[in-house]
Amino acid sequence: MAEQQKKAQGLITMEKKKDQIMGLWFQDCIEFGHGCTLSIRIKDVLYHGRSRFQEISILDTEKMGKLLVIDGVTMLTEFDEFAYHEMISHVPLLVHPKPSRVLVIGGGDGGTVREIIKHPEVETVHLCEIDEGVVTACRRYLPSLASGLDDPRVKIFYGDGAKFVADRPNAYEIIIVDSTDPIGPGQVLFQEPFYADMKKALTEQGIAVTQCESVYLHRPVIEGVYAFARKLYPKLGYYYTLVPTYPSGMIGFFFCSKKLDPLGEINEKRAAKLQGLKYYSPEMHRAAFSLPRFARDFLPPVI
Ligand code: SPD
Repeated sequence: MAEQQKKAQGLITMEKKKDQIMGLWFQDCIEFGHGCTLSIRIKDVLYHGRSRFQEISILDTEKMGKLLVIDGVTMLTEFDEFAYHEMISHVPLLVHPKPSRVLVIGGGDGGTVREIIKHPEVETVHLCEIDEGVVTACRRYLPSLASGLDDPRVKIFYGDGAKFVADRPNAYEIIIVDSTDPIGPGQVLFQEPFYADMKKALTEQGIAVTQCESVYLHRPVIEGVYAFARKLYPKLGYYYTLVPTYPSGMIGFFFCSKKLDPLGEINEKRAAKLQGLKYYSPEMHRAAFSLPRFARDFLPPVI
């Protein structure tokens, strides 16, 4: 622990009470000018390394299982990752009538792929992750997520997701963007050229779902994406899921569709056959698109 902890200096802080060290805390480094952030008590640093692209850490927490951190930002905990990965995957996959080719951009931890391969209709999954270091660390320390990457339908590409998408016209029924935040290598995935290239990479009834932050904390980011995505995609919606270990306890996604309505036909028969779900249900799918009034001010209902 001591050696790894030294390397992770700055990522974790100590809580002191009456001059005694009471514990170690990881604090999500992003507070977005809101004057609040989230801390998670940890008991060990399992891995800490710097790849060509970013700083990757895997921490063991007191109560939330293992925690994956990239560049000081919480990516997932074992405690609630299911809420994120089930909703980013099953919502588009159960709207599309035949999702056979799926592309995941980012998602090197494997959680999204683990959910996608639950669908027998899926024939191939391409995962384009910029950083091999994330996959290697997660294979070793987060096998409950990464083991799906070994499924024979999955092929991993290491490279820039934006370039990858631009080179593959008409190739996928579903694209899922399981990205970091719009800082560092993830920035390009929140910009108009990338959304336009995704549209070209999708088949006629294709759907792209993109990680797009929290309505409480990131209104400017969400408004920015909405402004161009609404011009590109005939059906555009925004939905969210509840993830207590993310700042503000929630995170949302854009549903960018060339034809299919996110609340139109949800295939309930296929949904009932999915194994091991803890969050997704057709009821949660429908509810997730109902936004609070303050968010409706900048995100009108599905167009
Ligand atoms: N603010 C953090 C957003 C992280 C979203 N991506 C998480 C990756 C999990 N597969």
